[in-house]
Amino acid sequence: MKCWTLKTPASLLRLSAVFLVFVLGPTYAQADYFTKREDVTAFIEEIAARNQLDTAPIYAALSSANYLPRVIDLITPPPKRGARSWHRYRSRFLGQGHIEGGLRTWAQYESELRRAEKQYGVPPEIILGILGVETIYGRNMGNFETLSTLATLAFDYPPRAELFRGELESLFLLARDQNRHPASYVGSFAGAIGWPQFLPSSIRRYAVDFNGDGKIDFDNDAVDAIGSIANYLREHGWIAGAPVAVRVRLLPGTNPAPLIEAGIEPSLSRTQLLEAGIRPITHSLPDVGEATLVDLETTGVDIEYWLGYRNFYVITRYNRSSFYAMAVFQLADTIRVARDGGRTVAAPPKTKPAAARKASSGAKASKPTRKAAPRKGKGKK
Ligand SMILES: [Ca+2]
Repeated sequence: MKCWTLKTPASLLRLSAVFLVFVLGPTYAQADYFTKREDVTAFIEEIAARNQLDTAPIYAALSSANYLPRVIDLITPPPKRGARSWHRYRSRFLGQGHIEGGLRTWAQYESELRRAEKQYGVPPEIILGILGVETIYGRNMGNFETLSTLATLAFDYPPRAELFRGELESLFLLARDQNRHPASYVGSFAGAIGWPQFLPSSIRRYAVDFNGDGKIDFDNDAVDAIGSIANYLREHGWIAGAPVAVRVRLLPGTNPAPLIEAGIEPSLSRTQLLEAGIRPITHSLPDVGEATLVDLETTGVDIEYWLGYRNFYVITRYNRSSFYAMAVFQLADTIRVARDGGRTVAAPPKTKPAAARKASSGAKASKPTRKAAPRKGKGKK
């Protein structure tokens, strides 16, 4: 494997370390916390053999990685799961900041969004919906050093060890591919990186260099994120021009349980749904293929029911949660309606967006994201 070259001056690295400790709180900054362990050395030998890598740089990188207790705190589900609340979840992503940020990002990257739509069939508002929910358009990409985060999750979080060992392996391969040091990545507490919050395996598999500068840069480049999100959705089966979801109601006496138990993957025909008592809120049920019945619960109010079509399911491949997919869809729709209605928000001047990172990424409350994480309750997200 290539040597990782640190291009950052030493003083800056020291500053970064101070910054990380300041932001993340105390870590177990114990040299060789990981590499003195037999399970870790076995992992290193295994991934080196599988990928024809030298073990020495992997040992070196992991020997300076830190155990991050905060990562374990954040990823661990609360002992008693609170009641699910669609209204509370929705309110986190459908406020004015998300909507105006979407309009502004649309104005700033209009030609790139249109190019992505032409190439991949995914409309601008859906790409913006994902960018908005994931990172508020690059404002909130997370401050967790990804190597230490993934090592902590891979070796000290047994419930998801297999998933995160795979992502840690992918991080080493990504660093090799990009000629970056594996400790140079920063992102969410679940290991997701950059504007679109891809896990390392998803970057390797689905990321595209959409601005054609010869590299994939999710830290600074919204354009690479735009193309990569569109490519990710297309690769997972996005159908251009097809609907995502429609709201429905239940005739009195309808039992939705068997329909919901049919699962998140669309399998219910229009005839089946009509016979079971599902009715559109307005007009007629679209005849556009199979659907899934989505129930959005909020304590104290009536359950909201929607039909999710194939494209709704595709959004759940980004994060396996019906709440997530519905928030993306509704944010997208709200942005599109605002734009169609003539609301505009001026694009900022055409400068490279600064990677202003604030607290940890907001979209993933307790689940690792995309792309790989099984439904904890959700599927990726
Ligand atoms: Ca690029």
